[in-house]
Amino acid sequence: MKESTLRKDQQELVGRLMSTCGGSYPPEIRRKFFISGPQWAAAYQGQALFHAPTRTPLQPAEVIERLAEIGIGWWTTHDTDIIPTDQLMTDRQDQILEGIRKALERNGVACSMVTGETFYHPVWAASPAGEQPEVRSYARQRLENVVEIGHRLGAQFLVYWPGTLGYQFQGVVEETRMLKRYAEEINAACEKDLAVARSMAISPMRHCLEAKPFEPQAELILPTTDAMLTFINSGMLKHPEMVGVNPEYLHELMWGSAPRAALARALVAGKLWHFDVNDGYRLKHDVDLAVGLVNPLDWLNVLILLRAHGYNGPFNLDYKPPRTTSNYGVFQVSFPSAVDRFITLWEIAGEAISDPVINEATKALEAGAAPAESADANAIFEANKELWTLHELIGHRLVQILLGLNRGRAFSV
Ligand code: GLT
Ligand code: MN
Ligand code: MN
Repeated sequence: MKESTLRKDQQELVGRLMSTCGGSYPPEIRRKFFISGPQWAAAYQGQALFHAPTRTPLQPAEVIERLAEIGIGWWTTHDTDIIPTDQLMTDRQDQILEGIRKALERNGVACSMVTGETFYHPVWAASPAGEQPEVRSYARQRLENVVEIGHRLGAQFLVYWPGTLGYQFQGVVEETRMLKRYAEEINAACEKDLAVARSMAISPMRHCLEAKPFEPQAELILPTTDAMLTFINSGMLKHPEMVGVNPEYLHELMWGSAPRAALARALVAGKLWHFDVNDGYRLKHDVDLAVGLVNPLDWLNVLILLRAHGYNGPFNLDYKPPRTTSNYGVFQVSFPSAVDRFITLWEIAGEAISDPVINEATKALEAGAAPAESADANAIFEANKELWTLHELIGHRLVQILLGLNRGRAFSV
């Protein structure tokens, strides 16, 4: 069989099995959610340290068109995903941005977030907040330029992932100085944003810090969302009110934490502005699998928390379609299945929030059984002993709701 016929047959097989899976939502429903598709996720070719690429490159206009067809209404990008490094801050940048603006408009897609690449190019080998003033002044120009790109494309959010803010060798970097230098760069971006916003008579953007516990450096200076929150309140930022966080689900899981608890800490600080959604494993690498493929129960609980608190920021599909998925598969299987799993989990979260069993159990737990002012530990314990069984019952109920078992099940025996 000719290679092209074989490929066509295989694509038909994938397409047929995908529609047999069912459970997909029409593009109009998908568009109701603030779900964004990153340029870098769609265009990721499957390369890594030990891995050659398995997919061919994709241009931004094509990604935007495919996302629009699926019903993903927002698009996010790094500066260098769309503009080669040596064309940044030149006239060519303006032409490229104009082309992208038109592609977005043509497809009814909006750019929600722009982020700066301050980790890939060799100039960042010793970090964008390293010792050399010329590296830092270049980093500042790059961040200021990201602000310009963001306004130009109508984005409301900027993200900074300082992945090279750390070290391989302890003692080489003086951490407090590096933190100050990093703060100066964020300050420059905020000031630039204020100036541009003033001149255009529009609102400034939301600047969101994203943490990752390791990779590519052995040790990171700001490894967690908690560290970012501390940094925001360190007194080194001139405009802390403009700066929030962009937690990534897997990055919190990677260091062994409970992502939902990390999100709760950002929520109570009023700083949960943007959220990278994906999945993976504890204490391993940043595998960036698609949302809900590994930890659906944990994801259900994350979405219960966010729904209950009225989180209305973006859900950014920051994942990497696996190397085994083809260019065809990226838009036939990878993106639509990620979006649909997310929406289903969101719906199930709504079901859990209004579940009568969970609500009655929670109410009973919160009411307690002992007199409120009692100072008798034994009496309090005895009065609540039977009530606490509800913890396990609620856990059981959540799994039932996740698996649809609350609606009954046919038995095979
Ligand atoms: C990099 C990182 C992601 C960040 C991107 C934003 S870059 O891929 O691992 O989690 O969100 O810069
Ligand atoms: Mn991310
Ligand atoms: Mn990641």
